[in-house]
Amino acid sequence: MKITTVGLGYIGLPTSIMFARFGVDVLGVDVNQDIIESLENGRIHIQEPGLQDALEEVLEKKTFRVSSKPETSDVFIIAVPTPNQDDLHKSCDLSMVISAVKSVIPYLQKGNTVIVESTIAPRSMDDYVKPLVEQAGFTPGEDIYLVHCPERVLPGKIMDELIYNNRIVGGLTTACTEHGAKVYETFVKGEIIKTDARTAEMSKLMENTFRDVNIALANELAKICHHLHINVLDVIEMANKHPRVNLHQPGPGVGGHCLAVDPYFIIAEAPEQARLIKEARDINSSMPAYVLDAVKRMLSGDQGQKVTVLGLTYKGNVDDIRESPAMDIYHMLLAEPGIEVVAHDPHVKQSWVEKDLVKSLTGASLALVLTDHDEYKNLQEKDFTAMKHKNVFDVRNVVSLPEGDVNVMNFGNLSF
Ligand code: SAJ
Repeated sequence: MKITTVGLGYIGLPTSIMFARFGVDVLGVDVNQDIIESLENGRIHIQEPGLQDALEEVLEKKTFRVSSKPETSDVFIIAVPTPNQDDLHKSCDLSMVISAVKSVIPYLQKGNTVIVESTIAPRSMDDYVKPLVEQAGFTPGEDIYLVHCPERVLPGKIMDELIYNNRIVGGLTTACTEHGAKVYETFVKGEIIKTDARTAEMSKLMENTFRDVNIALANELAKICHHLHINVLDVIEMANKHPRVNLHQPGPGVGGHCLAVDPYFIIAEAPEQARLIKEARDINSSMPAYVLDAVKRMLSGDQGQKVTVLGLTYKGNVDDIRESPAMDIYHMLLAEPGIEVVAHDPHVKQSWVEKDLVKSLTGASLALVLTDHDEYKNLQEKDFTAMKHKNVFDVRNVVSLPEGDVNVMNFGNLSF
């Protein structure tokens, strides 16, 4: 089997490499020449545990090549971004999926399977992808097999989850579904669940929406408890001892290219119906301003104070700052007059980010922990020695220090 993957980002690259590892002949295609060059030189351009070694393995085995143009293949996998459009409801911008499908059409042959892994709005396969293939003279379900197989892997655990997660395969017809399922049987050890394209589209969106709504509930609970002087973290721990309760963790907001994006695809298609989903998005989006307000109270209006932001990525142990609430808070702090801001993050490559923890904390009045990197879970009292005032606002509830000089505040013990 030969597969061409269009899009070599957080999903397309690990997926391509995984197929290549299992002996499939894979061509990875991307429009970004820097990515092509980096991969040709044997270097991955993203941070993901196990991926660099896997790339080296498949380059050595010669089962993985990269190019800026597709080639004839048995299977085409589309894994390009689907951001929000700049419209009223932030609907799904399908333009990259459409141009990726158009880019493979000249190479399509009867019997080929075209799989869209990108997260897409409900009905996109029926209303947008199918017509493109029909216009090229094919009949989906008869001579071309069209499938939506949403990616569901967790950044940081992609190489494991690709193999062991269940996989939803939604074809435009039953024949499409069967052809799609065969492709993933190559390496998937989880269940391969066969359905239609619309169900697959909506299921994927609801998985991320479920998590977003649950996080909003935790964030709302944090605000309620603060108002009523109750420790929210104790409440969550207590309530979660019930066998059917699983409250999530409050934090600086929801980031990444999935949870902060995908729920809008549902809202945009059914704005009258999707009211809870919209409210949850608004609650999560309100969290950076809520954190900023708390920081300003902690600094109690004193001018010239230094705040050290610990962690900029959207969650722990990844290098991704897309849609990161920590970045929003960092920029809000920069815009505040009279506050000096320094950012520390061991995972972010940009030169303006301090890599030396002690240097970043020197002279600071407040350390603001915004990301749950393992490095911050292991902070010691001595790391804070050079601070002017040893105050920590641990928005992620990860810092664990013995009682002592360092004053650690979190959503559970805010004293104002
Ligand atoms: N977060 C909280 N509180 C929590 C849990 C998470 O504030 O209790 C925040 C995180 O810090 C982060 C955001 O939510 O900012 C999202 O992180 P995440 O770990 O929940 O999810 P992602 O965006 O990294 O990956 C999600 C996953 N979806 C689900 O768990 C339902 C993953 O399986 C999907 O493949 C991925 O989206 C995707 O690509 O759609």
